[in-house]
Amino acid sequence: MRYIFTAAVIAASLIGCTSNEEKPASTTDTAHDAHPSTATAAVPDNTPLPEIPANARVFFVNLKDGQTVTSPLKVEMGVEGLKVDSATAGLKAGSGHHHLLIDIDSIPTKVMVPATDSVRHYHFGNAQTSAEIKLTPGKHVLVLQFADALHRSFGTRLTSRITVDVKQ
Ligand SMILES: [Cu+2]
Repeated sequence: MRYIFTAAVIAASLIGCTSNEEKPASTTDTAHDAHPSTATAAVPDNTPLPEIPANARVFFVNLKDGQTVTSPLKVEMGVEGLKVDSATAGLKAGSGHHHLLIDIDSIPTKVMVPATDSVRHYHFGNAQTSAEIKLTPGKHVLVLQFADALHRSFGTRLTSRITVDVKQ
């Protein structure tokens, strides 16, 4: 259980994007675009995902599929055609933040990346582009998942998936 506790502590320090208790959005606001409010919790669920350029992608900068690594592992997260913003920056076209999923599948489009399971879901809501994670020895699947300011996944379109082999 020590591993889980450690991972939870690390993840908690990385989250910084669960600030759903900020001031509510103005009720007189009728425009869904151009609304960089930090009050993301008040945006209706049917708000469309921000537009993403056709050539946009996310990728692991320093890791290749099948690579043998050691733990703790430094993970550098790259984007092309996207802007990495903090979650508090609000919904903007071509913008969002990274998530790292450990040994699970990518998150379906528009579904929120869970914030409760910090062992397998890392949020980088402060616009981080690198992280150090601890992994147990053996093979692990790492999924880079881009999501909007509301932590809603862009789906497999903005995903990169690799397997790493963590040696003892
Ligand atoms: Cu997030």
